[in-house]
Amino acid sequence: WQLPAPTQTAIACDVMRGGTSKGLVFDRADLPTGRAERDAVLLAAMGSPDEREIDGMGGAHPLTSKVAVVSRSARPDADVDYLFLQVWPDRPEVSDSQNCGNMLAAVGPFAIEHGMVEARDGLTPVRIWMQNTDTLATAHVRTPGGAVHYDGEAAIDGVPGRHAPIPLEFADTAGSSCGALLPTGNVVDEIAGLSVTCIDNGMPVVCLAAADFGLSGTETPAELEAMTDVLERIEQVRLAAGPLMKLGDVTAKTVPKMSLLSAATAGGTVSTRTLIPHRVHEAIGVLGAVSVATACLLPGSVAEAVAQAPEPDGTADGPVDGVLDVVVEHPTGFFTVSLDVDRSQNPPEVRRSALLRTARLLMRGHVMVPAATWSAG
Ligand code: NQM
Repeated sequence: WQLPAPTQTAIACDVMRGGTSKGLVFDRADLPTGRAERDAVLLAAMGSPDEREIDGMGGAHPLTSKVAVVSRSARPDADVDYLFLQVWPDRPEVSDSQNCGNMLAAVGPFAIEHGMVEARDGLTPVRIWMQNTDTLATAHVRTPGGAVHYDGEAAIDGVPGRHAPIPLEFADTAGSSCGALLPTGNVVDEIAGLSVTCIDNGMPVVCLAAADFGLSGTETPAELEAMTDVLERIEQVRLAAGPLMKLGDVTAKTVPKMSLLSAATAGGTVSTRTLIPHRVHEAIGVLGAVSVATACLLPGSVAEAVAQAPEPDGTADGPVDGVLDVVVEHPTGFFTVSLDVDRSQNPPEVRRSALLRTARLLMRGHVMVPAATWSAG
């Protein structure tokens, strides 16, 4: 096979599903170093701006218009660096203003398959420095015989079938983007006439009571997306919350996420419908779920008011410490977040969180961009 056409530039990349998201994964060395050039390449690769992203690889939805850039890390505590980039489908913008715990699930397998991390025989831990938030994650990738295995028995809601489990662990995620777990300094704020809880335990999220919008909280994403009045009101709260959460003007940012909370209906801790921020998530983001789960444990929060909070299961090391499984319900099932919490602190301190994702390499090759975008050389 011969690379065609001097009119196009071929850039090596993998197409991967990470958790409930999908996107292109690049070795940083294969992309332009300048930001403007890099963003132009990614827009062209995805086919943005265009609602259908018809002239590129993007999937016409924020959850399938994602990019992960991976490289060896110079940090002693990390194996690889991971930069997440959200490509807006319908406007010419590439944003690094948020992290993505779903695409993170693809990073460990990619790093091993691209020789950035040496595989062990069995399970390979990959320490990942998440550059968007300057925080560390560890992914455990199944590697029997030193090769990445994608097949397995783990099911995650929002993805058909079963795959190899990729446990992800996070530490020190409080204030990842906003500087503090409670960026406004309050457990509850009044914004645009509503009581909300603004929280950042890995992802900035505004927790809202679905009932305050006259919603049951069991609406489907499509039903919610048709409620333009509700969406406008939520956006009004988001724009006001941004500066209060130390995120500045969030008009063109994908944070904070807006999570409508209600009582669990299927035996979980809390039920969610999450705007990311203008489409309704089919499930919930990984770090978004960690933030919502944490909010459920904060006395007096909007989340705690509707949550059926779990009790410590006794697997940790003291009467006030416990590993808690918080089960976050979402439109396509459940997302279980395990939190190692020190409840003697005020607010309670989440020392570590852990959860399960799966990922799969879907295609390996070269994405073609018009040579006028970048000539690679
Ligand atoms: O919160 C969607 C996703 C995400 C982000 C979003 C995510 C996270 O589901 O860590 O994973 O909230 O924009 O991929």
